[in-house]
Amino acid sequence: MTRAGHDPVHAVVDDGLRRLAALGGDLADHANGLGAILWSPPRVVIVGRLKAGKSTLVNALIGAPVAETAALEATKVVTIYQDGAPSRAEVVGLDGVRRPVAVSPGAEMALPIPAAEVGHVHRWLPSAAIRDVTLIDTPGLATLTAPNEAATRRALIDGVDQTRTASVDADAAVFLFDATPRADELEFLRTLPFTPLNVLGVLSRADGFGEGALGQQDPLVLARSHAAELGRRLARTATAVTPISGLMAQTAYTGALTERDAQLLAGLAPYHPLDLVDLLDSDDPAPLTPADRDRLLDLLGEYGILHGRGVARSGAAALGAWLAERSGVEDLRRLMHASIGRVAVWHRAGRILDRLDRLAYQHPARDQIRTIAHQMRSAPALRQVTLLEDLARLLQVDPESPLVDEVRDLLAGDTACGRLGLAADADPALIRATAQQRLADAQQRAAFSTQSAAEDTALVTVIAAYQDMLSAR
Ligand SMILES: Nc1nc2c(ncn2[C@@H]2O[C@H](COP(=O)(O)OP(=O)(O)O)[C@@H](O)[C@H]2O)c(=O)[nH]1
Ligand SMILES: [Mg+2]
Repeated sequence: MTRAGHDPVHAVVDDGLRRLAALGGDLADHANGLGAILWSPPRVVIVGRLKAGKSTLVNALIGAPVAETAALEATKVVTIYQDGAPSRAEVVGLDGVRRPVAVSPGAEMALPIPAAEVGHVHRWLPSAAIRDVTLIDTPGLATLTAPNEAATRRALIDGVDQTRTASVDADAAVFLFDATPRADELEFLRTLPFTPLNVLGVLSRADGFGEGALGQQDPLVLARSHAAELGRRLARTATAVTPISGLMAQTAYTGALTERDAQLLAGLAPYHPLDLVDLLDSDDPAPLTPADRDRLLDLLGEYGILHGRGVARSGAAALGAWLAERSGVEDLRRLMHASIGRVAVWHRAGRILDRLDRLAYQHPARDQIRTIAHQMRSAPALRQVTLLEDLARLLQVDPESPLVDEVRDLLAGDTACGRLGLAADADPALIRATAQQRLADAQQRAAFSTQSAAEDTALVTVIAAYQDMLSAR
């Protein structure tokens, strides 16, 4: 994810906000507020059922054990993790009031108000891993825990007036599930203001997939092929599905492993797998003490113990590197930055334009504000931003429209070839002819067909997108 000033989307929005500020009065403050959104990293929210492994994954991505996986109160609230110093936290109430709370390493954070009255917790900590993307942990979705679900919904769905203070303004989502997502989870995702392009699916707890550590097939290998299959099946929900063992990643990246752990594990190398599993289950797990056994299970899980014994002979660093490599977290990081990351930047720009529209609605300088917003939207650099808004609207009201695929293709490609669905080395004449043909089709549909309002709006942007291509060459 880039925060670079040279990014054309940022440049256009920044320029518009400068013109807004130049109108003077309270508009300078509004411009500053919107500029703060523009220049802060995109926000990626982690959603999924209770116990899906969300907080474990957040710890792994941050590289520090900050997200609670055990303390009950803290697992009930939405928490924003943002790079910043000093390390601190504020509890933001549903009433919008921010209350600083003490954070100390290892200690459970005490909430100053009941969890049900918390909008979210905002946690800053210095971490390069979250410099370019802010992570949001959620309590999860589960019919068993209605208050958790309510908290998650409240924070993610930018409602009106009173509930807006509770919104965390997410730009993309990582959706965690094990095995297969359930209908209610997919339904929830559809209520978020996202498109499949800003949702990444994660098959979690991959180390226990299928028959688990002792199964005939390696669960991580099985999980990889299952994730690929799910990626195809969930194409209308997520941009891709990638498998991960959050537990292995957390242990690898939070510096939890000691040389002693590696030695204890290496000592288990001679055991037959079945005997080893019996030993892990037993009241007297000699040569391990019960406490050491519990520690190894907490750090590594059954899979890590069974398959990490050999590499543990080379020490804790080697074991950590093996865990990191097997966990799948690097693939996830890559997808988060490259794939949903670029869409998150567009989503963020769209949110700023949306706020500008709302501001124009209430402000005496409405005409000038509208002009600025219109000029921003018309800039070719912001075409993807408008296309993304069009796609979101189509998916909400008209998901079967043929424009869904067309808009999605236009968003997916980085070049004209990609956007037109042509091979990367397509002949320039073919590119031009294809763009011309699509433009003519779109113009004809706009002029003659009867269609929904969402389609009408999308067609205007689609036509402009083809015109951009034709005038760029
Ligand atoms: N074996 C295994 N256990 C995991 C994995 N991820 C999380 N867990 C365990 O599952 C439990 C719930 O994890 P947590 O991250 O708190 O889930 P959340 O409710 O979605 O935040 C914890 O005991 C974790 O140690 C994983 O990848 N593999
Ligand atoms: Mg959690």
